[in-house]
Amino acid sequence: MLNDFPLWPQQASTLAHRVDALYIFLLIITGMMALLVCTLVIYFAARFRKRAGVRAEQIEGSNALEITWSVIPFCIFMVIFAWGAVVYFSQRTPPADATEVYVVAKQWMWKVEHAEGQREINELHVPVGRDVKLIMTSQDVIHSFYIPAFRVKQDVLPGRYTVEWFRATKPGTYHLFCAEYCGTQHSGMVGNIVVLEPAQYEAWINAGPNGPLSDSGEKVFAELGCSTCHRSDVQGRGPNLQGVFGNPVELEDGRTVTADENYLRESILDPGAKRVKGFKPIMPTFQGLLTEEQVNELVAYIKSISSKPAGVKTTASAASQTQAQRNGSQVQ
Ligand code: HEC
Ligand SMILES: [Cu+2]
Repeated sequence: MLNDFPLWPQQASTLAHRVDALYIFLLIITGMMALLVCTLVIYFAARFRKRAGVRAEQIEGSNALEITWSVIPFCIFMVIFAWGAVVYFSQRTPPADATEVYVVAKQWMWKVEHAEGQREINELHVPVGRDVKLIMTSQDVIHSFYIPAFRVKQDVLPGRYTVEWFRATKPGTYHLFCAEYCGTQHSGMVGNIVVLEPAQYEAWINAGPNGPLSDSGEKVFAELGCSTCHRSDVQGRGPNLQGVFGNPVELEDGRTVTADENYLRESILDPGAKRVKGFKPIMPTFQGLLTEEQVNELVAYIKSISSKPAGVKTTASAASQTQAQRNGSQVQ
């Protein structure tokens, strides 16, 4: 029904109808309130108009009335809050086994790198019915990755990763917009999201000339000499990076952080920011020496050597064991 309503974008993701339902609820509540206020204004204007011999009477407060008009809106707002929070958290939390796609924004285009190796510009091919996680960064100013038909929008910032996810429900081509004013040709920073049937998608994703992103990352890792310090056979001058991703890392300053994509990124571009416990501050910064694409490749590579068998969740003890091994073998 909504799809025939021209003011509404298509609903093409699992999130779309949930966002719309909340939005329609807000429209109905605010519409009813507006109607109530208008009706009362007109009714009171007529009912209490100035008439000969009738004088207005001053009323001083009414507890019943004030409690009613406080409690009812409070309950309505709590419903909006709880409902909104549920939708928000599912929109913000990518499922663990989602297909990963790296997005680099720049004035004024979207560059896309699939984990499988396919690359594209201002287009994003995704399979229908599968969760897709976008790991996004900007090479210059703030942009925003907006797919109206999926009801997802996320700012894309320079210097860090932000994440967006969706599961497309209908094959087709949908608009992609930049939704954050980013300079003269901002309005031209548009593209297509192409949702394919699984078989078509498999054919498309395997047709590219490039190997997996993690393979490109492995090459960069060797070329830049990362592998001279980060070794996997013996413990080098830097920590063994196998098993680092997704696990807690103990830092020199006593904190423990989880090694997510942003942690890896920061470790490469600003090694001093979070120094791993037990290691000397000898890692040079690679800020300015790498393109955003190369950083993505390195991150994809480090993730690939950390990945656990699908479905196996790291328990806290297994994680700290990995950590202990990584630290323990460092003792010199
Ligand atoms: C001169 C030796 C050296 C080189 C070269 C080097 N690193 Fe490091 N790296 C270290 C040391 C030492 C640490 C631990 C101390 C710290 O966090 O700064 C580290 C930490 C890291 C961490 C955090 C690891 C963890 O266990 O939490 C990552 C990720 C990393 N390096 C990636 C890289 C990448 C990618 C390159 C190449 C672009 C690279 N390093 C080049 C020495 C090096
Ligand atoms: Cu933009």
